[in-house]
Amino acid sequence: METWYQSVTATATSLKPATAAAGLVGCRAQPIITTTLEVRGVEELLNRVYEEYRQFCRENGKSVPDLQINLTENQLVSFGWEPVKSQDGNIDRGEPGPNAPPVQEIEKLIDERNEARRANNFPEADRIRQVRSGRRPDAAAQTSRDALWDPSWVETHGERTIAKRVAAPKDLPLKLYTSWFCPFAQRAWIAVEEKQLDYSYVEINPYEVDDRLPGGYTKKQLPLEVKKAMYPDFIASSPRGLVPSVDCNGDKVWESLHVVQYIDERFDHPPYFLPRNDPVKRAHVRIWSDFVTEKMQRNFYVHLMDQDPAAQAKAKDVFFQECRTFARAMSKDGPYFLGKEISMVDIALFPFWQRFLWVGRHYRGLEMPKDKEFERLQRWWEAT
Ligand SMILES: N[C@@H](CCC(=O)N[C@@H](CS)C(=O)NCC(=O)O)C(=O)O
Repeated sequence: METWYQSVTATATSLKPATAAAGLVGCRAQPIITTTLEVRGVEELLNRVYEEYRQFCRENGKSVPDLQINLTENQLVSFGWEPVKSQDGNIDRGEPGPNAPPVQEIEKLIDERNEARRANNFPEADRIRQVRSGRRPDAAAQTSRDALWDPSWVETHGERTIAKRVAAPKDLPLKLYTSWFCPFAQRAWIAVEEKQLDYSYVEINPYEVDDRLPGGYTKKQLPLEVKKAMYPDFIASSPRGLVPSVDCNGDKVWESLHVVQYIDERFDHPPYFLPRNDPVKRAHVRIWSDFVTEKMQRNFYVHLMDQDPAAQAKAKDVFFQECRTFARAMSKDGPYFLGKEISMVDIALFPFWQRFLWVGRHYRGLEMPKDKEFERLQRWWEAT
């Protein structure tokens, strides 16, 4: 059976289908977007690491440090929460998009939005923000209709998928709550697309919005109560307020890998993400999917974040070792983890491997080794 990735490869050979599937930018000739989008995902993960550490300090009576992400190479992404300034010192809001309202109208909408926020009317505030940015109120960020979309960017299969799903009726029995930039959410997204399901795509921004930043993205966590006011249906299906989650006819499931498994079982037709009639294989698929998150992904982010060069180098070695361990567990012939068919392990890794390659190269000059384990991984990447 032709997978989603294969169909993308057939229609757009210059694209990296898994990337497109992940909703990022599949064309390698577009490093700016790639970096911007991926960095947002990285930033998200780092914030979580920081929050875990703060929690650890609080629980162990240590003073809680003021941890800040400090990667500022790319001016499209402002990590210190500072607005991007133009050369004359004014806040640079960027070129308005093709559908954006005139400047006075924008100012008026900002006032209205602030008013709505003061009145705790978050859905209305969000709606005004999207009108202001020239985006259809129900559209996900980062499509070519987005006010912040740069004309040099190339819209890929991922964006087209968003557009198609957003245009679908809102009341389909299956709803996917997702954020286009989130690698965990991309796992769930790949799963529903791979199964070729009809679903409503519900874009959620689980973070505070700062109008001074491109797209308003901050990655500052919103209190659960605020999220509940803004997105009651989403919180009903994801009690911790994290994307992704799904609601299928009232069945609510959250946590990316659990969502993938639920989709696989609930829609019991090929492609199967967990092999049928083989409990050991199924167990192994779960083990190696967890390995991607717990070992490969974690060590990569330590490598990326640690500011001490020695610690950084050590984390890189550990990351490479974990990749090799993973590669040795892959089927010999492949190309996928289990062989000819994709499984949850592949879905777990796609969005993260892309970040390993591109974010790693951009910020750490990371080059993957050329030994036989990495050759196997490269073969897998090319097939996806
Ligand atoms: N373990 C979760 C992680 C999901 C996650 O961290 N999602 C992020 C976006 S990438 C989120 O919703 N963050 C909102 C918040 O932290 O408040 C999963 O696998 O689904």
